[in-house]
Amino acid sequence: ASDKPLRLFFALWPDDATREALQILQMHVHGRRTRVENLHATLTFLGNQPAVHLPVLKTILADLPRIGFTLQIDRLGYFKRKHIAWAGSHATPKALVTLQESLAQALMRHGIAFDRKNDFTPHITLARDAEPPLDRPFDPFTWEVKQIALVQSTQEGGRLAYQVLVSRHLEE
Ligand code: 2AM
Repeated sequence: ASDKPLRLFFALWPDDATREALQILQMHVHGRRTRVENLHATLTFLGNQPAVHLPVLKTILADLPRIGFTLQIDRLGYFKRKHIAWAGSHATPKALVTLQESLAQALMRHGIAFDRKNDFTPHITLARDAEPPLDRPFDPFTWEVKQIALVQSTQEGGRLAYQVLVSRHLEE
C-alpha cells in the first residue's frame, strides 16, 4: 500500500568504471560481498520514511550545492562491531563535508528525521559478515564523484536491492 514506509538513504552513486575498480578491491576482503550494482557511499541514512516525504526529499536533492569533487580511494577499513569491510579515503574533500552538512541542514529545516550518530566516515561497504581486509598493497584509484542519489532499499526474495528513485549530477 502507498502508506507503507520506504527505507531510504542519500548516496554518492558510482559510475561503471568506479564500480569495476571497487569490484577489484573486493578481492582483498572475505565475507558476504556487496553485489557490484549495489556498491555506493552513503551520505545520509534516512531509514523508514512515509511516501509523502518523497516530494520534499526530491526538492532537497535538487537544491544541494553543485560541487563535484574527487575521492581518492586509497584505504581499506574495517568496522569491528558491524563486521563490515570497506573502501574509503585517507583524505575527505572539503566539498564532501560541505555537501553532507548542507544535506543535514536541509533535512532538519524540513523536519525530516535521519541518522546523525555517525561522525561521517565516508565509506563504501565491500563486504558484510566480513573479516578484516587483507593487509596487502593495492592500486589506489580516483573516483570522480558526479552523481548523488536518493535510494530506496528493498528486499526482493531475501535479496537486498537498491533502487535509485531520483538522482542528479553534482556539477552543472
Ligand atoms: P553500511 O554500508 O555501513 O551498513 C543502506 O543501508 C546504506 O545506509 C548502507 O550504506 C549503510 O551503511 C547506510 N547506513 C547508515 N546508517 C545506517 C543505519 N543506522 N542503519 C542501516 N543502514 C545505515
